[in-house]
Amino acid sequence: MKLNKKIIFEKKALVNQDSKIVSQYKKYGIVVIKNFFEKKDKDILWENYNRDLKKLITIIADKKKIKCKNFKILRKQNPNLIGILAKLGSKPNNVISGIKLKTHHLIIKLVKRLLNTSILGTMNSSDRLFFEGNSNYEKKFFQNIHNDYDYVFQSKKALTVHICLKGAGATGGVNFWIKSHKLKLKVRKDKNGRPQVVPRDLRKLDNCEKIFIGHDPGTICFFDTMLFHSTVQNTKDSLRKVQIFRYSDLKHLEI
Ligand SMILES: O=C(O)CCC(=O)C(=O)O
Ligand SMILES: [Fe+2]
Repeated sequence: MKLNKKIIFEKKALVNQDSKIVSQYKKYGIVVIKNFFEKKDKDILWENYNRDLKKLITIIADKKKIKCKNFKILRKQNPNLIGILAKLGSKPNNVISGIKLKTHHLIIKLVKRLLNTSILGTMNSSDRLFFEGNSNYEKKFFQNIHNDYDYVFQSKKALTVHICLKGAGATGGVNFWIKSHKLKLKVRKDKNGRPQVVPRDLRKLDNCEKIFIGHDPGTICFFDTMLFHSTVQNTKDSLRKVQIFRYSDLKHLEI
């Protein structure tokens, strides 16, 4: 069976294939649920957060006396305005509707099962909101091959929830090295202070199948905090909007 058939599920699988989702996650280190948020569901937490992000860009543009309120033009002409917005949704999320989305009952229910924990936690500096365009300027915000544990710490029994937010037309996404959460690779900080696998250890990933998960609004990836992955940059003018939340099993705190 092809790899994407094994790790990519439709939303209905949450009901009728939940044990399969858990076993595939344990084996491969990642599961992807397509259309986790669908238009027809009109999910209130999903709608509210996407709406607030739109509102916020208007507020920020007004405060800075900039007429344009379009995400992609703002990114080109005034990248730090998008940065202000991204900061609001990161480390930790400061928007109430974002915090609510983080505790969405379907996300929490699945995360608890994937981590097999009775006491679920999160990391203080773990949320990340970004709006990725196609400029060179943005490369510094994204890492090459890394796992998230090496910069969010707290517990190796943890996972990342990667949510593609609303907005059409963006490309890019993430390459994942399947089963690489079981490898031990040496990591060093790059010139932007981000942990990256050292070149000599990269070949150890050759034994892992690589899968590209492209940007697709409403889709969520759940992946092991030890799983190696890297950003594939968006090539289009429309911004790739992503919210990342991380969760941990507090039974395994590193203290
Ligand atoms: O580019 C992405 O979607 C993933 C970013 C990422 O890996 C991270 O923030 O740790
Ligand atoms: Fe990451």
